[in-house]
Amino acid sequence: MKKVVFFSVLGIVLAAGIVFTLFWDKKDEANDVGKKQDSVQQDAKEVMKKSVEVSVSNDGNVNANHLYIPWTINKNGSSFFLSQREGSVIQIDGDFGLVKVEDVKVSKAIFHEGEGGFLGFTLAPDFNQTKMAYAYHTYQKDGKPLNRIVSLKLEKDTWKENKVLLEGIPGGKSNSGGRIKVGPDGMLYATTGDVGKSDNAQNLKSLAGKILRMTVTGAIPKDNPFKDSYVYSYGHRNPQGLAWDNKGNLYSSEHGESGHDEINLIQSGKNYGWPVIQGNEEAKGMVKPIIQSGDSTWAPSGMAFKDGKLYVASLAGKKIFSYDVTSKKLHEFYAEAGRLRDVLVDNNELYTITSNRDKRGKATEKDDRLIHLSLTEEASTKQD
Ligand SMILES: [Ca+2]
Repeated sequence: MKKVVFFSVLGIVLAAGIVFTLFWDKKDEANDVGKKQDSVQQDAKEVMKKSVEVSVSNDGNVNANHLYIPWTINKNGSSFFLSQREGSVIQIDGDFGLVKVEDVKVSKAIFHEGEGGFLGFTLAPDFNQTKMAYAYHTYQKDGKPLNRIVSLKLEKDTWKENKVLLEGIPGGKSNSGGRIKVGPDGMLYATTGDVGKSDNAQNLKSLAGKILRMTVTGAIPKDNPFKDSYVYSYGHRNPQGLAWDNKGNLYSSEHGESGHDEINLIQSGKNYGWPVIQGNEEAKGMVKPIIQSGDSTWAPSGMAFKDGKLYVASLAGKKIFSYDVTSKKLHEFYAEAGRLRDVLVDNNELYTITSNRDKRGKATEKDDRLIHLSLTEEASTKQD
């Protein structure tokens, strides 16, 4: 079945990456990163001793092992670009299985702690010409975590900061949001979490607990719903997924407080309720989700849309579920690899990434993994 198996020797490059990160932290104000960061670094070293292992099947489908807390899957032609939360991009050539580990050099050090780090990463629609991408990452200011959105340009094997689009998005150990994507309208959308302070979500002056919309150079679009504001929608707790259907409707996945995870249809200027309402509760001027998890927990993250269905990666739920937006049927699609952070659909192929090394999962020797699944051969027939 497997045509090629590559073992890429990357230890030296990765070790250099760790040294660089430590140096960068020292140079900035991140001296109090402390023991937690040491343990994260230690785990990174353990994984990085093993090379990224890639297999390419006869029909060109790609699987990879020994990734380290990947967050976003991008695909351009046959090449994959996977962001890793500690601050790197793994590029995999899908024709030959060759692997490159690309450093990320930003002017404010990536702060990888709690749920923060190098999170959303999306290639520019004109990447082939510009070599540009957009990213959402955590950094520190005066010892406090914040998030920022930057554009990056790939030069040789390094993603270099090109422009800071937005800084000072509230950060924290949890509920950091972090998904970033370019919409069909050419605007850049980013999800931000309430960072554990639920009042942020209803405060239109706070950038936390929102879906933000900006131009790809960081300007506020003239048709944003609130004057001089990046806020596109509000009342969110911890949205982590964005996907558009063929008609341009935007959907977002969101973590509830305890259960009550949501999928929302996002419209300009609307209030999605947190912390006033959650799940199926109702209040005037607030929009209910199109579906919510009730008392069970999905912890939904990355999403993709294909043929009338949303495919949603879920962390605590340890599965990909599909939701048919017309028939409103929920279906468990795949549940065999632990915590899942993102999903990408490419024609009839679906790719997902595990997040079993984020300290909340049970990592196997192979973790973290890029996993290929076929949409035409149902991966699971179990009904929810
Ligand atoms: Ca809500």
